[in-house]
Amino acid sequence: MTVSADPGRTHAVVIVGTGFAGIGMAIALKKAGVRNFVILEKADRVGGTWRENTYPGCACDIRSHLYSFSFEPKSDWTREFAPQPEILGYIEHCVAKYGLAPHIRFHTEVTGAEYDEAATTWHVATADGGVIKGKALVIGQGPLHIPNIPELPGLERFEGRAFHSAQWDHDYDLTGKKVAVIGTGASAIQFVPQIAERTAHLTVFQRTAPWIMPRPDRAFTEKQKDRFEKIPLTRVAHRNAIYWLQESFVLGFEHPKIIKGAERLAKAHIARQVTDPGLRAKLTPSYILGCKRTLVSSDYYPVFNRPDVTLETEGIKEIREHSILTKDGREIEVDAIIFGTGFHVTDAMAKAHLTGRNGLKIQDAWRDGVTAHLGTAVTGFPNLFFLVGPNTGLGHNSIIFMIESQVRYIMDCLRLVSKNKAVSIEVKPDVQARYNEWVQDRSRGSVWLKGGCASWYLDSEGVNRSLWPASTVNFWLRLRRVKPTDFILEGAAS
Ligand code: NA7
Repeated sequence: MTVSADPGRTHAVVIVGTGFAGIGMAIALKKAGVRNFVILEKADRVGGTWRENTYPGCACDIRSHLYSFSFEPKSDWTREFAPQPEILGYIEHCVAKYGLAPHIRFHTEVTGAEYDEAATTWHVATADGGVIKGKALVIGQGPLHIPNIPELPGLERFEGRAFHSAQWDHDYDLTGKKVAVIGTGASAIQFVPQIAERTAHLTVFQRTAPWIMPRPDRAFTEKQKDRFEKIPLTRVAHRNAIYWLQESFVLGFEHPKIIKGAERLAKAHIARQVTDPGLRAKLTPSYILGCKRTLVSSDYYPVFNRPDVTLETEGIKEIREHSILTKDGREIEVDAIIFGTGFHVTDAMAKAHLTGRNGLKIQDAWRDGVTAHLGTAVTGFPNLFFLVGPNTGLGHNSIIFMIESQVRYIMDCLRLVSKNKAVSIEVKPDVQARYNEWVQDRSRGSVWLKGGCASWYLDSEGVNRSLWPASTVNFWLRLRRVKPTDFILEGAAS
């Protein structure tokens, strides 16, 4: 059975996206006995980030036993840091196990949503011209899904192959080609070692050197997997150990001594893996560790010891038909350019076509900056919830922990509505404002603002709109139970 596209039907909940967020929300609804919900997915397959990113070497940089739902453990993760196909397989397993397939509408790209106040219903518009109605709308499309391709002068003239890491061209064989990689973020440091094996020459354009820690990856033995399966306590203990190790990194946000210690470890990592002192200097970051996302890799630095790999730190002046011209006038011949240049983040949220109560556009609600109460609810937008919304990103722990906290909170909000026989729930403006003041206050002294770097964590005004500025325990505690007094319950019995 497939959920009907009947335009007259009003779903209890419309979910956008089938990544960890959307799927996590759907499972919670299923467990609560809600059947009348639909999940809208622009692609033809579930998986979100883990469907989109298929570049060579793509893997999670949080250990698998933590980067998975707490209620759906997997004893047989093959490695500490699972590769992309295995994570995608895990999401597909969750969809099958919890019977979500009939609720998913593929090829359904959401273009906007408008709140019908009289009917207290969200009208969700889709790219094919359809409208899907829902009493509640949960947006789980995530902040990192619009590839950022820089507007380099002359790029349109380039006659070779050019693609973004999240749109990897698997039909293009890089073997024996002269390739340029632009960007040295989380994605690039994973695929650079993989493709360096094949290319005739690889030039890596680095604008800012990232901080990189060793990646303690290993394959789990059959014995270990067996033990995790037969003695669940060992698996739980392993997961908890990873959680608390990651959580301890939160101290680094505020304690310069801890940051300095971590920087020493990262510098020793460079020294161990790179032989040439000039190269070491170029690869050593000039900002304070933690200001941008700290990366993990044990096979990235050694690539630069190869004679057929060049680290280019001079900026790009222009792109020509078959080459890249550097700012100091050198011309580098290339057959292909791969953009490891990340995603449009805060922009993507601010550009959403969402219209709430009284025709309020989300852009107007966010005139003074992107914010949502606990990253989840926005004043003026009743019955609308974000997953991985503003200020829920993490530099130090698993985003799935945050998603699970948010899902529990949203379920609590929905229960509050039904318990009070209300028609809508909306966060009070003063509650949202007070919360945002706290977020910004907490962020003020942090390394993200003071660390001497430019990052996607901050908006164009230099304000933190992406990261959660405290421990994940703090987040969990705040979202553990909904405070009814934080919300306006329209039509409530009392
Ligand atoms: P990131 O981490 O945002 O990295 C993007 C990289 O691209 C980074 O090195 C940027 O340099 C570089 N970049 C971006 N724009 C340009 C231009 N115009 N010119 C040169 N270099 C540029 O994206 P990823 O895809 O690697 O990772 C995304 C997330 O996935 C990551 O944060 C994790 O959460 C997992 P910069 O540092 O800005 O100088």
